[in-house]
Amino acid sequence: MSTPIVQQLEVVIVDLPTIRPHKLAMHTMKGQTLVLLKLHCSDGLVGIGEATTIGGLSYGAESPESIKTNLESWFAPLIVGQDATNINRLIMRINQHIRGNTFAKSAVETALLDAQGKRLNISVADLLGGRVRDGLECAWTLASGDTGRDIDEAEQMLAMRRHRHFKLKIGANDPYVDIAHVSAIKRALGDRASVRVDVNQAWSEAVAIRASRLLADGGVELIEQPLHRSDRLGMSRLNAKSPIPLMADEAIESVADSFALAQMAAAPIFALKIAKTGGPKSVLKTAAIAEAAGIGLYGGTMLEGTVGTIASAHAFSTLESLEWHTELFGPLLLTEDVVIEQPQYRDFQLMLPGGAGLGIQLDDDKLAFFSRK
Ligand code: MUC
Ligand code: MG
Repeated sequence: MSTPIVQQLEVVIVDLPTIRPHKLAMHTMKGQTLVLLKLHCSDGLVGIGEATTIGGLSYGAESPESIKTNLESWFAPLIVGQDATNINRLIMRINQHIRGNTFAKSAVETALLDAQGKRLNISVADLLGGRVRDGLECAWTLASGDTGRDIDEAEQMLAMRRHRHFKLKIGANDPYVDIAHVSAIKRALGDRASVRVDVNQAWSEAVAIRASRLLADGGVELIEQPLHRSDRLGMSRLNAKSPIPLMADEAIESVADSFALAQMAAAPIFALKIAKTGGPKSVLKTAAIAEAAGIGLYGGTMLEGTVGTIASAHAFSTLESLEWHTELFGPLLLTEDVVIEQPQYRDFQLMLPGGAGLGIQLDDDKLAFFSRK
């Protein structure tokens, strides 16, 4: 039997509605745009992957449109015609010729793993060494921009037993207005829920020093990326002063970034994201650095749809310790998705699907309907 080769990369941009606007420091999302990849192989298998970002170019250096162009113009010529079963060799080849572009790399790595899993009739988690948990506890982000609405939303999530960890998006307003908003939410929820904040790089070090004390007094559990991604020394100084732990998110755009942050004691928690480090296999390198340095792990999201969310879940399910749980709720922010079976959330967890590869099937009619023409 001849070796299966990669035959074609089919890339589709999908625009989907969200349940409500989602307000971050740098952008308010009024919908979400997914980039989906179908990687066709000569043995008839089609691996699927996703590369999704937030707010065009306002969050990261890749936009949905640049991801599609780069996959078609630069990734495809490198991998079409190559052995689809040797994922390490394909990743090496891509990394030798393409700098950065970790979102696009993540879609390709995911699709290769999905195809290979289907080929061997094992899951992506199995390809990564095997899952140590079947469900991942999953936080929800409160980001409607309104305190009362956020409290109601949190109450609903608790009543449904869907989420009991809440991340609050702050940084767009005056810091003291934001802190009052966060404290009011924590007061309303009390010990029934944990509250964390994500500043998305919006604060200066001086503001963050004082804010960290006020947030600690308000019962907040951790502060995600308060300073600019490049300010590693500032994070390290703040980390030494803050009564509550910091989490690095945007500061990690590569495995090398995570090593530098670990060396500088910049944050005791890392947000892992497959899109930031090039895929479900590559993200485990960042996890290994964190584990070696005694840094806690959190399974982050770029608010992907089901494909990227489940790809992340496969990777995170293999980690020995996921102390800060995950935020793999992206599909729940969408009113529509392009898969046949929706992911299952129950008892505060996202459940890993069974089946080979990712365990997901695209709904081709919905994909055609929602794809950008
Ligand atoms: C981020 O910065 O963590 C994750 C959850 C959410 O609401 O926004 C994202 C991005
Ligand atoms: Mg973040």
